[in-house]
Amino acid sequence: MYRNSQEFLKTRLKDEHFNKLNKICNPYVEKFLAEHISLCNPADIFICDGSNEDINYIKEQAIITGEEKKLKISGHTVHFDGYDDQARDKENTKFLVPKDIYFDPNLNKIDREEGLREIKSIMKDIMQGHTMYILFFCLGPTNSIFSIPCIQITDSPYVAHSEILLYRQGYKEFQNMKNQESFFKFVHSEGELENGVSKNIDKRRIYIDLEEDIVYSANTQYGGNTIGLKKLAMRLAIKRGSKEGWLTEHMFLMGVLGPNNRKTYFTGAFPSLCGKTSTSMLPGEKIVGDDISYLRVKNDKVYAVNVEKGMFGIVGGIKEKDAPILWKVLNTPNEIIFSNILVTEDNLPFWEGKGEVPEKGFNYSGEWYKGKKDKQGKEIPPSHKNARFTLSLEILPNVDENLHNPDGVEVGGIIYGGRDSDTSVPVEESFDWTHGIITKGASLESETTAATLGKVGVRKFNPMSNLDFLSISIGKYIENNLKFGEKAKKLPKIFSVNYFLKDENGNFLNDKADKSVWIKWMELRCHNDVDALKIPTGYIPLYEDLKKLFKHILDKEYKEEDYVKQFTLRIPENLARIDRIINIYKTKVPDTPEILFKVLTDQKRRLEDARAKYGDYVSPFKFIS
Ligand code: SPV
Ligand code: MN
Repeated sequence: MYRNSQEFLKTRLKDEHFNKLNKICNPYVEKFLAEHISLCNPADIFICDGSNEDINYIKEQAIITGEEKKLKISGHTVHFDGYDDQARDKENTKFLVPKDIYFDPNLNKIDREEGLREIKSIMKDIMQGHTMYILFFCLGPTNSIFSIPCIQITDSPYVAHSEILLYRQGYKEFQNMKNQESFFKFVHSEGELENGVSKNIDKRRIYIDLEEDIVYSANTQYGGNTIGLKKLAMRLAIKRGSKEGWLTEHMFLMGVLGPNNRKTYFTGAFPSLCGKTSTSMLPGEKIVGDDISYLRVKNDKVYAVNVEKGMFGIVGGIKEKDAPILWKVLNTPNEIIFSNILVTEDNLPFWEGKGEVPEKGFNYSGEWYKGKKDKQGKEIPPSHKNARFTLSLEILPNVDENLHNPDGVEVGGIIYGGRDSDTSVPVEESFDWTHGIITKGASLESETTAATLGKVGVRKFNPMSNLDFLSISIGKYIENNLKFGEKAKKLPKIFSVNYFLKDENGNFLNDKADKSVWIKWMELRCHNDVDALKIPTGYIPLYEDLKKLFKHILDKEYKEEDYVKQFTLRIPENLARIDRIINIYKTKVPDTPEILFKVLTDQKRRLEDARAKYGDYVSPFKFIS
């Protein structure tokens, strides 16, 4: 037995690494590390102090261990996750909840004692023969009220390398912090490997301990399960923000340029695969972040930061025409980790939509050839639908100058988007904060795509696109959003967008490029530079304004008939949605704030009145009084 953590650490760490810890001099850090070194029992331990030397060592290890392989273009590497380890494992991601504590039945949980026992038995000696990497990061910009220091333990140099690209180094934050316990902790092990991938997938677990701010992740490699600071930290941060009065959102953050070089910042929440990254990367605008934002009220205004500093984006569908900036970046020498793409015979990455499909190559299923089938007889695509790229935003030509600003940026507008073929108009402004939070954020639904198993086109309820990451009850979360608005005098406007609206024959009503027009219209609305038309569900653009914007931005003639098709108010679909949403909150969310029912019922009444006057499908021109 060792009398204290320090003594134990001295026996396990080489002097060089022990000294790095000594410079932090925090007993809580030492205790956490000692406990988990003792539990996981690695062969070797490497502490990364954020220096170039340490970072380069980790990158080299990723290559030496084979977790990453070099591709043809300098700086590009590829990593493969196991065949059955290609996405977030929702089923085995659970909160550890003490007995007698109320926890939203919509969220996945396990009794805390039982869960800790299980995960500790799975992780006992799990790093035997592996090197444990210990890294210090900071969520949000450093030296900021937004920032949360974090420690990541992992035995995967790929995970460590990914985090180095995605997050700001935090060793100095830890040195300045001294004696505090307020940091988040992540313990990851890929477990036993077979052909370089996690073998014991049946023992894959992601357990979240909100009591101690620790997340455990075992027997998996896929980023969404293992990169602690990404979706795992989101759960801890939602809980902390709920206590402290700020928000953790599944939102991009971008600067939109207006007249006379004015810049207005927008956050946007969209479910996966619904155009979130492509919006944040719109040509001509500036990106701060593409996935997660923290929002706080300061000086009566709303400010946001990007929690991250890199991108773990979906690579499928990236083409020169639709995503010119990413296309160029992904095809030039840059530090990029590709995951689960196809490696061609020329040692280049191939992803869905890149061009002609190669005859053969290597992918997450091993040697791949056209027509290859899995055990169930299903054809294996060359590149997985969820294949990704990881890079640091600093390499992007359109990165915003405020990426690392410790004050964050003032938010002018908030956008909610989903995949909706038949209900919402392409862009709409809410009447006010409460109306926006309730009818746009809390009512968000998205249709499933061919990328997920099961029926295509099934609507999934996903409030603020944040359902997968909530660690507090849905009702409390909605209430926090509503209350947040009461704290600021100058509130962002709230908008919805729908890039997926179709006509009665199933054809999309908009081009991908049209997003640029919607965002510019929203920017103008934030400054009341254009008027809008009031309809029962919100404010929509006037035809004349859109006509000008289409011409100016896309050099396109925007026809009146297209405007009418896109902005026709579809009353039966809107009413049906309200009924679905009310029903979900009534039957599944016992702590729903009462105001939600009132706002939705008022909207229903407005729609019914409009239907009595104009019929089921109403041209926007009917609303010009
Ligand atoms: C998402 O699915 O929303 C992602 C990728 O951003 S993951 O890290 O898997 O969550
Ligand atoms: Mn995401």
